[in-house]
Order: sequence, then C-alpha cells, then structure tokens
Amino acid sequence: ERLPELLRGMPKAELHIHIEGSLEPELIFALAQRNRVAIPYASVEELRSAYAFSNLQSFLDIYYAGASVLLTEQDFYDMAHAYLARAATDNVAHTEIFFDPQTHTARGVAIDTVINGLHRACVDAQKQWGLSAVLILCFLRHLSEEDAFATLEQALPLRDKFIGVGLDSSELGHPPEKFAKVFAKCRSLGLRLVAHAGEEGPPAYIWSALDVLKVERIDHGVQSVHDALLMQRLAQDRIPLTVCPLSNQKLRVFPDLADHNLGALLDAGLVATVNSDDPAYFGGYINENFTQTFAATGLTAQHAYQLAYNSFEGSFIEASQKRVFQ
Ligand code: ES4
Ligand code: ZN
Repeated sequence: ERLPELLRGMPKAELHIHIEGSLEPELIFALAQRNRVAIPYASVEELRSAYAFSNLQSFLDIYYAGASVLLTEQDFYDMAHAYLARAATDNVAHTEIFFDPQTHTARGVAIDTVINGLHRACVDAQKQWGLSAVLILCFLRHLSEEDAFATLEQALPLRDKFIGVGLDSSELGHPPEKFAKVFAKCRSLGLRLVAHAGEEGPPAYIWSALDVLKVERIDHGVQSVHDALLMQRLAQDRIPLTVCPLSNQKLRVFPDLADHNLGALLDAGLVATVNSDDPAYFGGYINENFTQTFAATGLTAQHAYQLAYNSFEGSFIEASQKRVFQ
C-alpha cells in the first residue's frame, strides 16, 4: 500500500544514464586534486550552486567542464564504480551506461583509457552485487559525422567492451540525419542503436531517428505527444522511450514535474521507462525519479509494475534472461 516502498524495492533496469553525469561534486574535487587539474570553483558547495539550468545547453556547458578532471583509467573506474554502487542500492538489476568518448579524446585522453576503466567497473559490479552492466558509446551530435567515424574507428579494437552506440549532446540544429552514414556502419557491425530525440527537438527528429538511423529505442522522446501518428508508430512497433523526469524538470522541458507526460505515454500503451539521465546534476538517482514523479503526478501501483516490466522489455539483455525478471 505504500507506493514509495514499492517503487524503491522493485527490481528495475536503468536504460538512460550518462556516466559523466553521475560525477558528484565531491568526486570532481577529489579527482581535480589527485590529477592537479584546475577547476574554476573554490568549493564543492560553490560548484553545486552553479547547477541551476535554463535549458539543455546551459547544462551541457557545466557537464563538459566537470568531466575535465577525468584523466586516468582509475578515474573512469572510480566514477563508474560509484554509480554502480548507488544503482545497486536502488535495486537496479541491469543498467545500460552511456559514455561520451569524444569529451575525453578531445583533451588527449586515449579511448582505451576511457573504455577499459568503465568496463572493469562493469565486470566488478556483476561480481560484487550481481548487477549486470553494459556500455553504450555515444557520439556527440554537435560535432561532425567525420569526427564520429574517427571515434568509431578508435573504439573498434575494443568492440567487445560496448554493446551499442547512441547520439547525445545539443539536439536542436543537429538532426539525426546528420549521422545517417555512421549509424549505417554501426548497424552493419551488429551494434545496438539508440539516439536522443524529442527531448527539446521536434517529433520530426524522432521520425528520422527511427526511419533514417534505424534506432531500436528513443532516449527521452517526450515530444512525441505532439504527433498522433508518431504515437501510433511507437505503440505498434513497441519502441521503448527512456524518459528522465527530473532531467526534464531541471532543463525546463516541462515547467513542473506535475506537468510531466509520463502518465499520458503509459496510458497510450507506449513502452515508456523511468531513468536518471545525469543524476549528479539533476537532483536524484533512479529511485528519486520514481518517487518524486509518482508523488507529483498521481501515478498508481499499476503504472509502477508497468514501468518495471517496460525497463526489462526495453533493455538489450537476452530474452531468456528477461523472463527471470518479468
Ligand atoms: C544529456 Cl539530458 C542530455 N541530453 C542530451 N545529451 C546529454 N548528455 C548528457 N545529458
Ligand atoms: Zn540523456
């Protein structure tokens, strides 16, 4: 009968988490000291007080600045280990973690350093907590497709350490079509495909993510409610939407959490899920996203079961394994 206990206790999969967005101010300061990197904030409190955003770009500027303290394989391990420990306490049984290699290779960090550190943390999470964790490499959409191809080429020797590719960063002005060729190449390599679309951008970007990039899942996708035909398509093809309510509130996609359309997406039969996006920046990990959203919008226990079920259905784990959870 107590909904928050149900939400916290239920096994769930997290399908939309940027590992660089899990970097807490305390760890940013510790890594800055360890690596002797200068950051333009005097204290943890001063840094945290800069986390007041007005849209996606205002967040991305500070998110890329925070990531500048990451230099060694151990740094990437420590960041991912901290997230995975936190996810385990939220009863996350499976997580699919985004990472942004270009944010690091642009600073001279080798892609092997990034991937090997993150991957070792994923291996250890399975051993320590029975938490299965896999990696999805994201291309930064504000950079060129040529840059994405170069990144893919650098990552291919580590092909067995990530399961798929995604598309993130500044959405407006950078439609999915910009990355048609590199996604086609990734598809031919057997990589799983996802893309951010319809966070701030129009339904047209969701259509092109599906029809041009041929993605299997849409990250965010909340703008689909403005296109009835698109809603039909998403429902019919059971295309999962990885929704991030606290992110949407903090970046003012919705004026208030009470205005969020998660309930409308679920009631239309879409495979919507709840995720944290960038938990260190948006004020909460996955369980906080569940409890705050349910409190603000009046979703029910029935919706809770549906969201937990959807999270495993929408995941890239094997069908045989999904039955264990569902
Ligand atoms: C992101 Cl909320 C969001 N949107 C697009 N790209 C991102 N990278 C990290 N968080
Ligand atoms: Zn995201």
